[in-house]
Amino acid sequence: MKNREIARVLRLLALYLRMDGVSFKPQALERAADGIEAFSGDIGVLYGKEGIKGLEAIPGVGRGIAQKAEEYLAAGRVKDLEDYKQKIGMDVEEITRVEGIGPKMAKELWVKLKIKNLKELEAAARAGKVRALPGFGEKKESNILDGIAFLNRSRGRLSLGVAYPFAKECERIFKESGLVDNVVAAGSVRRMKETIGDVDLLVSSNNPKAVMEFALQSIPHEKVWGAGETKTSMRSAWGFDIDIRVVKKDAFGAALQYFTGSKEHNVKLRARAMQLGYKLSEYGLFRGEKLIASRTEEDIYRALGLRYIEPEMREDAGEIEAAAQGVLPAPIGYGDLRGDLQTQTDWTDGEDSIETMALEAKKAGLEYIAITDHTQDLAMTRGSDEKRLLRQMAEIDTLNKKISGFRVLKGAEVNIRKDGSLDIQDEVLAQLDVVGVSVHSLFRMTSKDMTERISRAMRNPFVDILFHPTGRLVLKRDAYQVDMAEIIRVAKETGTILEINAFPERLDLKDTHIRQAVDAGVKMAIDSDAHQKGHFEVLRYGIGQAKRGWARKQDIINTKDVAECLASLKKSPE
Ligand code: DGT
Ligand code: CA
Ligand code: CA
Ligand code: ZN
Repeated sequence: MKNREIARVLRLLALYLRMDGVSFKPQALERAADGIEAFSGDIGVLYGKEGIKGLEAIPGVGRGIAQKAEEYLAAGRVKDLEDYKQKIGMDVEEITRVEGIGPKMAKELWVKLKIKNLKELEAAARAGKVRALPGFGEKKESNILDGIAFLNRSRGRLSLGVAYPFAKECERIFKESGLVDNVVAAGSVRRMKETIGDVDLLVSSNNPKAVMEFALQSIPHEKVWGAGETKTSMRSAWGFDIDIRVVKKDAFGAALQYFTGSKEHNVKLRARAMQLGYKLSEYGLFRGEKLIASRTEEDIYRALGLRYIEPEMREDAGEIEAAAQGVLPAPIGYGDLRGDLQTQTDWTDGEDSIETMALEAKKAGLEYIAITDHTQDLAMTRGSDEKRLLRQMAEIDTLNKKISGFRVLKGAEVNIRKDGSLDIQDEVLAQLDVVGVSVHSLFRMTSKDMTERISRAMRNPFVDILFHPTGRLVLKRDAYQVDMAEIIRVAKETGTILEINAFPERLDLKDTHIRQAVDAGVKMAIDSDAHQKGHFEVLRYGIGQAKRGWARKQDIINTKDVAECLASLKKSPE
């Protein structure tokens, strides 16, 4: 599939155009890239069947961009992009990955300092050369160094939101081959870890040779690291490594248990097996030579005297001990959510109307959503002031009369100012069903100041939920300095709900914080933070993190029906 490659080419071209100060075109290219990435079919196949007209039917793709895609499909390159690469010798994709460096700054760095890559940028910043550029300064320079350090720490890993759809795509390709009994993406993908090193595909088949040949033909790849009879490793064309292993049907459970990991969980499980007089390996659980269990994971855990431990909980975080004592909680399930308490619409920086979002949520099986557009301090998103919020509430009332079997809740994502006050008056907050608050600016405060700032907002009796509580961006930006133990304590004291933001670039709260909140008896909500109708799918990543944090169904308020969910919010004063 060339979808992802083409989307990447279009985004890169947009980046160069932005460096060049071209307006409108970059947005169009990015919108088209989104459309192509969201497109479920194979763009090459589509083009083969329907030509350029077919490409134009993809949302966001007009004639001009369709021609670029056509050019790439035919020649493997796009001339405009190659021209830019000739002209600007900087790896702009890499440089703009540094948090806070956009195309304009990248251009300055290229023109004035001839910086070509991350290494040179780091050297220049360390030498104090970056601060002298117009619009940079000493603070920016030190932020750039932080950003580079962060990238270096996470090098080579990709976000779950990127890896997961491709892992599922691989599963589909194998399933449809007719060659395999079973196929599962194991490893960190199955554990729903927030970042993924590589994708581990486990296949069961009695014809490993045919499976391996099929893999080399059908999974688009750039390089083969090694191809054996039962194991193949490759660098996929999607930009990450895939390990494929074939095992016998009867040993699938044991192999799945082994290759799901985590390594630490496996080490502890093997130790337990040994204590009980067994030996556990990727081939099965044995007593001496005798096979005790290997067909399913359940068989293995059962034989070891443990209830089944879900993959998301296999991190050696006390799960084996808890299972042995019979106190391992049953985590929330992927079908348990009934509502979504954070969505944005075209009133601010979302793409779709309130009605479109509602209808799509309903189609996705939800019973209610809260519309939580940004508020006025976020001018760049056209955030609402009080008057506009009231108008939106009236529109929601009208819409609720029109749609049956679904409820749209009135909400807002209200901005927490530097001193912990909010950018919307209490009188208006009082009229909303759901008030979310969050920090969107001034991240660099001391932990003490940030903790006080957020606590003050949580103490507002109209505030229901703290959205993306730590502000971290996966693979991009660390959380701001904040005392999470204190935030969790204040949440408990004030009855404020903490959000598990499911958007894969946020996943905030993260797993360890979720576990702390559960232990403290603090309730949470899993929200999509959808900015378009296709985004309800991301809820699964939030549920995955909730499982990793041992959250049960009853810990998450939007597993309840709309009336009960609203009843679990703070009681506002009359
Ligand atoms: P990743 O790829 O870095 O996101 O993390 P994983 O967990 O997918 O790790 P990976 O791909 O190196 O290996 C997949 C699984 O295979 C891992 O979770 C457990 C198992 N495994 C790999 N190497 C070892 C090992 O040396 N000992 C044990 N017990 N298990 C291993
Ligand atoms: Ca892996
Ligand atoms: Ca691997
Ligand atoms: Zn936000």
